Amino acid sequence: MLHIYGTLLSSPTNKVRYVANYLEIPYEFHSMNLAASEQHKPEFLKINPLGKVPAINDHGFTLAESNAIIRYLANKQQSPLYPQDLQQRALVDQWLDYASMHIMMALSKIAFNTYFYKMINTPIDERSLQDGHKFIASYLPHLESQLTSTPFIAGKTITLADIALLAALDTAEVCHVDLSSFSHLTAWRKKLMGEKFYRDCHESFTTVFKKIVAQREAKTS
Ligand SMILES: N[C@@H](CCC(=O)N[C@@H](CS)C(=O)NCC(=O)O)C(=O)O
Repeated sequence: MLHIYGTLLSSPTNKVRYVANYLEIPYEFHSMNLAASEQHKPEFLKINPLGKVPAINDHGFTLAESNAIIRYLANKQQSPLYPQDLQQRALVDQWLDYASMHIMMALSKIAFNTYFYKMINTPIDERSLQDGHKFIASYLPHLESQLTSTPFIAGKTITLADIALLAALDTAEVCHVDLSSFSHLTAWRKKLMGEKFYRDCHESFTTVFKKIVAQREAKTS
């Protein structure tokens, strides 16, 4: 059995859950309480010595880093989500990096300064918050432009890059980033959010996020 360690509020964790669902790999999900530092406890460090989620244990093989995990799972299933063709695969890698290094990074700056820093009593960094908004505004048009010319982000068919991007964009609403002026991006996202691999996790990330954050705020007030 595949074991996935993570938290429902983590976009990298949800990326791994979406891919495992898409590939129809049965798994057990282990919810980690990051606020209680469970990721630094010795039993978890045996799975991921880097002390971060997501991580997996696949029949004794342990692995961290969400992009490495989803590549591993797709390779294991020999899935077209990660194409064999050299150039197709390189394009998927390009968008995987773009989704992590730019989209997820920009939205993380906003999410941390709007929600997470408060939970761990860390001061808000206004500059980082502004950077997050500035960066995401400059990156979104590139996604729209690509999705105007191809139905999926790396070409004609769905790949790991679409699922990674979908997970990266999950926090858009809670970060008050309006995607509605990007019609191709919005239609692409709506279609993928309606698919079983997403619905098997949640109806919408926003609803789960708001519920968990409200519960945590109620506990600390
Ligand atoms: N590049 C990593 C990011 C992992 C990461 O930053 N995970 C966060 C949760 S989203 C975490 O474990 N934070 C807890 C900590 O750093 O102590 C990936 O894609 O898996």
